[in-house]
Amino acid sequence: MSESIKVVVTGAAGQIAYSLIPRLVDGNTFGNKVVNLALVEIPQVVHKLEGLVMELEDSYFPKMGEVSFTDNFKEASKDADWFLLVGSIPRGIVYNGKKIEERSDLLSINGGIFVEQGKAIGKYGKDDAKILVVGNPANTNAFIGKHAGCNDDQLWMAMTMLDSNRAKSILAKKTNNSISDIKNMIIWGNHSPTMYPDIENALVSGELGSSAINDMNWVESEFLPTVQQRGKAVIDARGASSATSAAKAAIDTVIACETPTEEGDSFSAAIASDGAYDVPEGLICGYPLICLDDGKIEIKRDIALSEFAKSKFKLSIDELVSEREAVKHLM
Ligand code: NAX
Repeated sequence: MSESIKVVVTGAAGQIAYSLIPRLVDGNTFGNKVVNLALVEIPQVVHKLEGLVMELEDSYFPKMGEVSFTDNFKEASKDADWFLLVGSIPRGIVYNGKKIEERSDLLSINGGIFVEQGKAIGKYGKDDAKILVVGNPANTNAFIGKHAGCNDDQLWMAMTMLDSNRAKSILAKKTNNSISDIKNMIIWGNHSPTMYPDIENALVSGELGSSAINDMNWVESEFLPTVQQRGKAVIDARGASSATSAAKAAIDTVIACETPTEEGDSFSAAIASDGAYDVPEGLICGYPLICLDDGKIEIKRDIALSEFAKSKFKLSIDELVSEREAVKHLM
């Protein structure tokens, strides 16, 4: 019998999940493993998942195992290997009679959700579980969840892969390369408009981005704002936030965590700082990561940051510190 893996997905009736879930069971993401899915939604919409399960059954996925759906996160968490935490309350909706517009309200409401989810993951998830937070504010949600989980063997991450993929795409177009020729595209800091996509340390067909581009004016006036504001540009054009690209980025993160990283490359996700690159310990910060041959995920520590990069990175660290302040009542 093939090995199996259990994956929990929250926000399972949302638009990202609709692109994400089929890819989890299509036989590419987890190779030969049978994938058992536990899909989680809030009570008001959990019934919609019945339709999604019908579609999954109708899709002929030989690697799909058991599929369950629930509004009980604790129940879903039992013995799970992976948690893809996509669900969160978006800005602009009315929640408990109040329109959620301020980032501080958003942090507080979602923070409360992540306290509960973190506790359940720490207690019921596998000790070597990996958790990828997609729902915004992703870094601080992960910070809260990890703290509540109290299980240091589990790996909490916030997704910055979409930002990295966006940066690769722009750099590939600018240099007339294929996107697969762009490596080591690091996103430092927060998944927010303060993130710092590091073109200087990216590799363009093996050449450092700093020499392949050699135009800091373009970097500062075009590249950085385009990557940082890409989410908003998609919303303006599509009338809805990025979904299929976000789902692909979540899959890319899972695969990057399951496959040893090639020499010279790294992948992007935010994980808890241990003080690396002078980031205050504990903050969930975007770093260059590598997956070792034994499956361990580590921060790549030999990246040289220019003064320009350090000044940009600091803005994002400062923002993470202020978000931590805004949720300290949940700690
Ligand atoms: P949708 O509004 O389509 O779906 C979200 C789903 O989450 C809803 O069905 C909702 O009922 C559910 N949900 C809310 N609270 C929940 C809870 N406590 N437990 C389980 N389910 C819950 O949003 P979608 O477009 O799918 O986006 C999901 C999240 O991803 C948003 O927070 C969005 O901001 C964030 N994004 C993060 C990105 C990243 O790179 N980290 C990029 C894309 C996206 O903007």
